[in-house]
Amino acid sequence: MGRTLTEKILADHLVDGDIETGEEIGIAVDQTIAHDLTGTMAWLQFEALGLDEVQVEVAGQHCDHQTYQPDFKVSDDHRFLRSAAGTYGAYFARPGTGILHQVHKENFTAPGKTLIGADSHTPTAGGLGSLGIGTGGLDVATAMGGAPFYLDVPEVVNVRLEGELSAWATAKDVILELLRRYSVKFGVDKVFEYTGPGVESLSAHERTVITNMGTELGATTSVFPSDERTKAFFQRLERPEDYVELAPDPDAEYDDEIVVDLGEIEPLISCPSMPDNVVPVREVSGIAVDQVLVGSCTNGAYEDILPVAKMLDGREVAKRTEAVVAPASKQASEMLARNGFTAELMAAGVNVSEATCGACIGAGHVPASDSVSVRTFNRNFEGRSGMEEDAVYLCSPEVAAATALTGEITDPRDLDIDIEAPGFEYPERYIGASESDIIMPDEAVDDGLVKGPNIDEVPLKDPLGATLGGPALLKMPDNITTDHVIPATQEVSVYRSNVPKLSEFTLKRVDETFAARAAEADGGFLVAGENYGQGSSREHAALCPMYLGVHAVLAQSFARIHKSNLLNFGLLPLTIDEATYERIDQGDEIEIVDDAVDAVESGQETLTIRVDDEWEATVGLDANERERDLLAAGGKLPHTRQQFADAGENA
Ligand code: MIC
Ligand code: SF4
Repeated sequence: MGRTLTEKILADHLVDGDIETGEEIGIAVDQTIAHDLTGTMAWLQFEALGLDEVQVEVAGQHCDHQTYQPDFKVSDDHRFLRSAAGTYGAYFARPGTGILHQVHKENFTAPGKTLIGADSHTPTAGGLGSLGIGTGGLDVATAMGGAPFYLDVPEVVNVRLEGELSAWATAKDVILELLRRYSVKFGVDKVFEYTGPGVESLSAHERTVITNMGTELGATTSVFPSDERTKAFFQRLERPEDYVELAPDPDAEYDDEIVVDLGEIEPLISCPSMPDNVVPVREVSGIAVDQVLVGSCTNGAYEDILPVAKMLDGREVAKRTEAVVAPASKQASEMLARNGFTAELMAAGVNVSEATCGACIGAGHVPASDSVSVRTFNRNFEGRSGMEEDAVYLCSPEVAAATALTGEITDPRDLDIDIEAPGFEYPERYIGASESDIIMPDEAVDDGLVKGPNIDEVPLKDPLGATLGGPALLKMPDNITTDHVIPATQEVSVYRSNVPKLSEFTLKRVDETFAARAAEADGGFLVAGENYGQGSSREHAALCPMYLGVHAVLAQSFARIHKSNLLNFGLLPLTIDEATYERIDQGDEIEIVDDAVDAVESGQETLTIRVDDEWEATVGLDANERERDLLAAGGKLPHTRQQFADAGENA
């Protein structure tokens, strides 16, 4: 039986287990990336584990989310990250170099390599045939130290592309079409592997737009074959040696198949406030727009901004609308500037920003109250923009540019100016700042770790207790995101390296009183509906509840990365059915009837909870032996430390 491309890459890296759908395997990690919101914890954990040198081929540390350095705490984090990268052997991309996925793609992504990133959009690399998987910082820390990365073998879905995109339809619309058809939880534990004749009609860049936003489907990752178009891209990147041809076997067997006729795709837009709330742009055209933002790791590349510049060339942004272009990398900024496009954007009334994530997480360009913001980004969860009752739409750069011109949501096909779909031309070669901005390990400038006063120790949890009880501290609906648990806005993110302080913000957006109540209760439970913890990879969304004494999350289902973060920090991810969810009220006293240690260690798949001393229900614990060991030890950090100590004693 032929193999899928996913199977081939997994098999090439297999160090533990067998490749059977649903079974856990360990894979060797070639490359890692982290950024300024996740990297500080990852390096503190690397230090706490007593590791002394990065073992992977390439480890990257970026500073992209908080480039405005609004507070000394952030500047301290950046300085610490530079010192950690230099001390342990990672490359360091200075603040302003760009968003990690774009910068890594320009400089290091390579077909056939495994990339583990402390960021949920790590699958971007899949557009170039690399297997990129997002995870929590602790998994990145151990991977940097040479440990395998563990995952359940995902189902592989064949996304068969046919035909070619028509004018004004873009790669962004392809992934929006998948989100329109399916949902933000459809892709959990699945890999989307793109095949079919339509693949070769998409450029390497367009492929990375699609794989980037496969994350919004909940997917483990997405991957394209590496072919002639990939080869040409690597030549332009001046890294031809990194190219290898990769494809699934012609008779590969997939778990599922989706067919997308590219020719039928039209400009689409995701409406507030969930990425899968997608409609044709024409269905919402005419809505007045206050803000248009072009950028992000999805659509901030040179190839994304070029069409915007061409569409705005010699024209003007509508007076009622603010337009901001934030390139995803300084290389993109430099190329736009050298080729004259920045001047055209500026002349049209665009505010050209530095390369940053910035507004994507509400760090800058927070929308005004009761306003509409149209963005080329990937997430529009309510409040993520920094404005609680926001109205954020997601679309392609072309739709954003048309909207900026008219001041209302506009399908570019309806513009009443004489304009053709601009498309983009690849530059002959990519030029730019990366070389001067990236500090390679042999260029390290610091002498050891440099920690500012806000950088605290990594908190450790005690081993699992036999009796677990406490109140249902908070009852939440479906699709709670990690942005609800720990927002990434500026006032919160300055404490990413200081868990005691950060935990004060835990679930504040859902209930202002949560953190204080949890701390006081000294133990308790979270209750949630489906897809709990979707969105970002931030492990702080598990670490802070742990710090506040939460024992377990009782949810109808979990998002993949968040579930593994809960396990990594020793919190039980327990599944409940709908009837139990309906029956539990916030404030109810919950007790786990079983001896929790016995239940976890003996492999029990169900446990019993007793609520208010009145009724009982069965809850599920879907965890393998390795994960149960982590839970029993109080999480991956104490567990791994113990393993190292034991290895030392036996040596
Ligand atoms: C995001 O887009 O939400 C982030 C900020 O990039 C996160 C990372 C984090 O919060 O640390 C992600 O996507 O993983
Ligand atoms: Fe940055 Fe937004 Fe991409 Fe996250 S989704 S890495 S915040 S640009």
